[in-house]
Parts: sequence; C-alpha cells; structure tokens
Amino acid sequence: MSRVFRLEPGAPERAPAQGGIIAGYLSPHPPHLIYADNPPQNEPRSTGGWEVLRWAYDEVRRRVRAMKPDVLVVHAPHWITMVGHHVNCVPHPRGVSVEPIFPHLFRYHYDFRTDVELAEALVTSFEDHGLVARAMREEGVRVDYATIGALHMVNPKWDIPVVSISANNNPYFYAEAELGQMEVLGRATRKAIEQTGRRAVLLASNSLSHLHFDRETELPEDMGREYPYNNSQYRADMTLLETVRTKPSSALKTAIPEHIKASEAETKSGSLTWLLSALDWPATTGDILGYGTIIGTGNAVIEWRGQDV
Ligand code: 2X7
Ligand code: FE2
Repeated sequence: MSRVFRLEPGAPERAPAQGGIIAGYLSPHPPHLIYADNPPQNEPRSTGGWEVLRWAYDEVRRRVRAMKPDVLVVHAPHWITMVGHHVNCVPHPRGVSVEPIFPHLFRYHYDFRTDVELAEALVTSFEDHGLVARAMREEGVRVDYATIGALHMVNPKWDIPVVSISANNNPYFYAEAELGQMEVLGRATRKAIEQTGRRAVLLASNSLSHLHFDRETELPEDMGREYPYNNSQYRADMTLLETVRTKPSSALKTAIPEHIKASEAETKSGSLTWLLSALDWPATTGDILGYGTIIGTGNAVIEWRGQDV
C-alpha cells in the first residue's frame, strides 16, 4: 500500500498547529511619521523630521522581520464604529487613505492582503466572549490612517498578511471605566490566534498624551518648533513610561487610566489595553525603543515580548 494512505507503524502523530502572540508593539500612527519617511506610496514629499521615532521603528522593522510572523493584527482608534467591534474581512483592501486634518501630509496608496480566516475567527471569538462584533465585508471602504500608519511603519513592504480591528466608540466616550471591555477583547483575540495556529504580532496604534498645537509651521517638519504641548503632558507621559520600563505590565492596569486622566491620552480608545490583555499581561517590563513629540503630542514605540512560538 502506498505510504500516502497508510501511516508507518510508530510514526509520530502530527501535533496540532501551535500558534500564539510572539510580540506586541505600541505603534503610534501620526501621519507626520509616514510623511517624513517619504515612501513611494505616500503622495506628499518631505525633507525628513521626527528621526528619533523613525529610528525606533527601524528597529521594530528589523525585529519583526526576524520573527517571521504569519500575521500582523492591528487595533486602531480612527476606524471608529459606533456599535461593536468590527473586523476587516475584505480579502484584498486597496485604495487611498487620507488623513482628514492633514491631507497635505498623508495621501497613502495601500494594497494589502487580509488573513480572512483569522479575521473571521476573531469575530466568532469576540461574540463567544459576549462582545458585540461584526465582520466588515464591504469592498472599497477606505482604510483609516491609524491602521495604515502603524502597519506602514512596522512593515513598509506589506508582505505579511494583516487583520485590522475597529475602535468601538462607546468606550472612547464613556471614559476609562470601559477599558474592562478592551481586556475582554484582548483575551478573545488571543484565543482566536491560538485556535487558528497563527504566529502573530500585535500592534496598538496609539499616541500617548494627546493635546496638540492648532497651528502648523510653514515647513511641517520644522523640528525647531517641535516640543511637548506643555510640561504637565510631558510629565504624565514620563510617569507612564517609568512604569513601563521598571514594572511588570500588570502595573499598567492602573497606570493607563491614571495617565488618560492626566493627559487626554489616545490610549483611551483602548488599543494598548487590548494589546497587553492579549499578551496576558506579561510579567516583564516593556522595551521602550523611542519617544518623541509630534505637533506636541507624546508618542512612544514600545515592545513587549509574548510567547516563544
Ligand atoms: O492621529 C493623530 C495623532 N494621534 C497625533 C498627532 C497628530 C495627528 O494625528
Ligand atoms: Fe491618532
């Protein structure tokens, strides 16, 4: 009998697919970073700027390529859904993403692949965890700049499949108390990734302190005019980052809501809480790869390592 139809006696049984979350990154998305990076996909051209943050992303790019993940899963605050958590299930999103306040900085031509099997598994897992969830299947819906921004900065080659999750606006309006729901979303995300056997890297597309200047300089990348919005915003970011770099991530369960109160932080949309919960609140400290301001807002690029899969 052919070996195709018969297992050799004593042949080991195939282990079930082993998946998990290899790492998670706080991956801020301000359009200025992409503008400064001058990729061919973005229409506007710059003379550079915000180098320290972009060098931090260079290191993320190196690390993520070395990990060879199956998929990048991103949660972003500017894909806003009023009812529930939506997952982009369009197999091949293509279009132009435009930043509504800074269209002169960000008009990005995107063309990428969705891991549809994982995207659908996430919707099911969210529902199984008691959350309102929906598969977004409308071809041609414009992908928001926070999703594109984080994904471009981490993988400008776009050669790793993607799953993108919306920000349910209810937690955003009803304050940090609703971060509890993002913890559930994180647990449900982990479950779906393990069940589908994917080796995933997660991206939380959030800035930190979020007050920004209401006037732009003539040259947007004039770094002589880039500084924190004010000292109290800066101090709030440093307090949070001190916790990140010295304490196990579970300390952030209280530090994140305190930071939101102190600084109007964009983490109010829940991306960072989702990320850490999906990683099961690593006992390690976060690796801060860079911090910088962008029109006064605070932005940090941080890695937390996950499972060794
Ligand atoms: O979305 C953003 C942001 N989070 C911070 C700064 C500037 C623009 O857009
Ligand atoms: Fe933002």
